[in-house]
Amino acid sequence: LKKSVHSVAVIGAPFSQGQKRKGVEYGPAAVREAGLMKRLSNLGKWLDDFGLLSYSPTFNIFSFMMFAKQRASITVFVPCSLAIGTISGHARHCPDLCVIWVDAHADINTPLTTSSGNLHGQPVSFLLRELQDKVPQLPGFSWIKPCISSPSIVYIGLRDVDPPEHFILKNYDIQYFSMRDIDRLGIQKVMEQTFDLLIGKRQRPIHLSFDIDAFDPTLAPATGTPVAGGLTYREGMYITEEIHNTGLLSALDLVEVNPQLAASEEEAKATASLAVDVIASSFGQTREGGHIVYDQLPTPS
Ligand code: B3U
Ligand code: MN
Repeated sequence: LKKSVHSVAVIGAPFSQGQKRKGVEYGPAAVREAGLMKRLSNLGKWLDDFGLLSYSPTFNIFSFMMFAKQRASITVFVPCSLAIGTISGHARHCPDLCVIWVDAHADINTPLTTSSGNLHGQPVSFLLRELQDKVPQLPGFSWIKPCISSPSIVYIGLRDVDPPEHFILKNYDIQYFSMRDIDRLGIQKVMEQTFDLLIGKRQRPIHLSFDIDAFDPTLAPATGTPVAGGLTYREGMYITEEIHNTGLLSALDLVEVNPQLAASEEEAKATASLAVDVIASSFGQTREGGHIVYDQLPTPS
């Protein structure tokens, strides 16, 4: 039995600010309870478990990422506003990174365009270099340095985009594959074109931000802002398998699992277990079973 030696640092970030609904802070524990660590170690991963972060200054996940990055690829599960921290930290170590953002939402409102006032609808606006003259300086946010340019991000799964967000996507030439595009092209073409856009010319580390609400709410009901008409299980698995196959996945944020919003314990469990499948598939689990390599079959004596 051969196992590939590759380490994964796992960081749980129980944090619920940035949006009004409480309960996402229980997401990391729920995903762990659904068997995350066992699944990753079954894949032969060397695990670096950082447990659950406790924090007072809200965004210190940033420095934590920088520390953890020296060792391994990373799985973080947080509400998506924390992508500001994780992508900033990741970019410090890998300035050349690109971002695949799988989400029902574009999360690209600026503090001046948001109608909800929720930070979880805004993280990408803080990160994009081209948008900085539209983003006001906010107290406590001065550490954020825009670190990605618009050709370095591709969205997959969009289906709830506010009018100002649509304006930004179009006017800053940001590439996306909405659910309509997935209907039109099929998920295989979508992934092919995503990689052409991001890594077609040169290899670069991938930061995958995967919001569980990208899936259809029938599959992932326990989340803050479910939107009908999302990814199927198979489309989700195909996305993550293909990302794994590039060999370039460098960090993964799995966000917005909120067990408290489930109507039943089954719903909470189904959502957490879907999150585990996404993470395991991103780190090499295959549907063909080839992730564990046998040298030979036992021979009868
Ligand atoms: N675009 C809306 C809704 C939203 C964005 N992200 C989530 N919901 N999770 C907003 O609040 O900006
Ligand atoms: Mn979302």
